Amino acid sequence: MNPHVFPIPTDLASKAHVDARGYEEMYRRSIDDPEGFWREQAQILDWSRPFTQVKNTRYSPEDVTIEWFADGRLNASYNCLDRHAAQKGSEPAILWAGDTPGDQRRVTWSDLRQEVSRLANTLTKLGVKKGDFVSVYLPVIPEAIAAMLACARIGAVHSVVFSGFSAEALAGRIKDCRSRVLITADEGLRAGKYVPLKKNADAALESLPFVEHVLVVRRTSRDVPMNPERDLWYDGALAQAPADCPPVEVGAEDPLFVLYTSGSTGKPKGMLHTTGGYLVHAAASFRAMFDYHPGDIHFCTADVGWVTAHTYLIYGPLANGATVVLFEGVPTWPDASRWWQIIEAYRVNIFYTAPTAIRSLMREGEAPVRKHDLSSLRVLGSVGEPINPEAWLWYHEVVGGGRCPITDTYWQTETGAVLLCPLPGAMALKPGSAAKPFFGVRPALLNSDGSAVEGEGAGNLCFADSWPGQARTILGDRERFLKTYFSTFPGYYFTGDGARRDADGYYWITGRLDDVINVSGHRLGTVEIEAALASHSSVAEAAVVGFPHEIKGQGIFAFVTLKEGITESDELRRELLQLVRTRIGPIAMPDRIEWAPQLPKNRSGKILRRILTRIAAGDFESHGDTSTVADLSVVEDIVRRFQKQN
Ligand code: 6R9
Repeated sequence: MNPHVFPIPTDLASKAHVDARGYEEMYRRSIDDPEGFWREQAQILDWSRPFTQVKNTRYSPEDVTIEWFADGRLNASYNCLDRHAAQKGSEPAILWAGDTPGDQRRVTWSDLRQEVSRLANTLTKLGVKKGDFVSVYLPVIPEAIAAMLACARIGAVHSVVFSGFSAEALAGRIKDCRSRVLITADEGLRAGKYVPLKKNADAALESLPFVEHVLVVRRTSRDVPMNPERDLWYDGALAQAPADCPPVEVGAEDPLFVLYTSGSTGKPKGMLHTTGGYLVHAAASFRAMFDYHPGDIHFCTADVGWVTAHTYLIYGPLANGATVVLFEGVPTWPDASRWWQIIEAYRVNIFYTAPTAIRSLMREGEAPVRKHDLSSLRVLGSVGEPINPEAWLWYHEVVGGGRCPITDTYWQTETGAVLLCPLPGAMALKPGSAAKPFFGVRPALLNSDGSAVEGEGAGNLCFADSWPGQARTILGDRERFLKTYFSTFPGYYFTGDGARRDADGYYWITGRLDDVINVSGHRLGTVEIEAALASHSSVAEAAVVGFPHEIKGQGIFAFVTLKEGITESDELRRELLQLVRTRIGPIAMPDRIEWAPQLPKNRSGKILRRILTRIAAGDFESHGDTSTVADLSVVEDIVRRFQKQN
């Protein structure tokens, strides 16, 4: 037996929704008869008006059309709440663990239904109507879930902005979708530190007079300024709102949410997701990829500001009636056993996290894990970036006790839900591989000339047909949507990632091929960071690249050219870091800033990031193909400066 392949656990397989034969059969059927397959899968939801059409999708260069279940009607909050509240109202929907150990809340299905209804009524009273956008800037607290479901209840479209983003980043995202209502909190609390959310929101709104109302959740209850004309306390408003709010029926192709993600050029892209297809894909894939069974407790560590939380902490699990653990804090505070303590306390069965966190916890050794009884765990998951085999093996052995399969799930904000992953009862595992396509998903590896790689080999990871959870457009910019995803390889959706397929048909993601870097599982556009650096009055220009980082996967390396007469200094370095922090947020702060008298460019003046990428990785010898470099001495100069320091 190949020591690098982990066989399917037989006891798990015997009870699993999908076993090995089942996968082969279902996958084939999903490709041969996608209409029939997805019609069946869609029964996981309650439709207020059943659909007659399943799929209307085309990726042809003249016509990109993505529609699923188009004439069906439903309500997402009904599917995630009412139908479960009716059956098990007093059981928990959310088990919340606060930043401070011991600070916890148990929210039942009935509680959540009531809170969502009151909030939905409050939003309606504030003038929010079907199709309106509502921005949400909240920490990881039950109110964040309530806010999303309350929007869905009245057909409004939520735009959750990660609470670690700065005022400026928040402002850009509110401006783009023009929401007139913002839901935020007085402050957040992370690792014992206060995060000034209301203060950031106030700063963001200075330039956005069209925002009429701000609902403020009391999280820390410390003093924050309130603007009586605009701001309302969330608790006060909800107390006055009726506890019943009938869900508004919407069309399957009506929008459910927008979520911003960094692209390879400037401005973040607002990926627009619709209701029916997204919820079918989220619910069906959640059930299959974690082999969810009723009664399972599911813990996804993602922040509500990312797509992972939208799909596999909120919509997918709640549509299945799963109880979710919601954790506000960080895994290493007050100590490195925080997650393991939560898993033990709540008897968590399914645990879903990112490789970067595993790597940082690995550093703390096995003791914090071994202190806790993790025998309730049955399935583990990984998401956000390729997981290195060392981290995989540690996760499998130390956290999963060698018995829990790890599902390495490959997908994107744009894809809405999973595209590649092993199903725990159906596939042997190879550490670092996202295994095989999910049902209905048709991966293709393409050479740069557009020809397909057959069998074993590597190429640009593309998909030949649509899947229900796919984003329908970039809000307000269909041209950019078509250009980014459908123009590089006509007839295909292009992910921006590279991948390899092995002899067993397993896929291995090799990383981004564009100017996007993946830092701790968060996507950041290098161009955005460069723009922030270049906005400093002393900076002539800047180039940002990723470099291998032990914990974060990729770190951020900035090469900065100063204006004539400006002296290099540590003080200036600090100013630049601060600038990135205020323009984007702490996650975008470079790990290293180095001064470069000039940046290597091609003859048309485009910065050659691939050369800088090699230098940043400590490779001073091979610069790759340098035939396009306008002035090679620029490269030699940077290398000389580096060798002196390193
Ligand atoms: C869900 C999410 C998407 C990008 C994607 C790829 C990387 C995600 C991965 C993975 C290797 C996995 N990525 N999952 N790479 N293995 N299992 O992370 O969405 O934030 O939009 O990032 O993340 O590069 O293109 P998002």
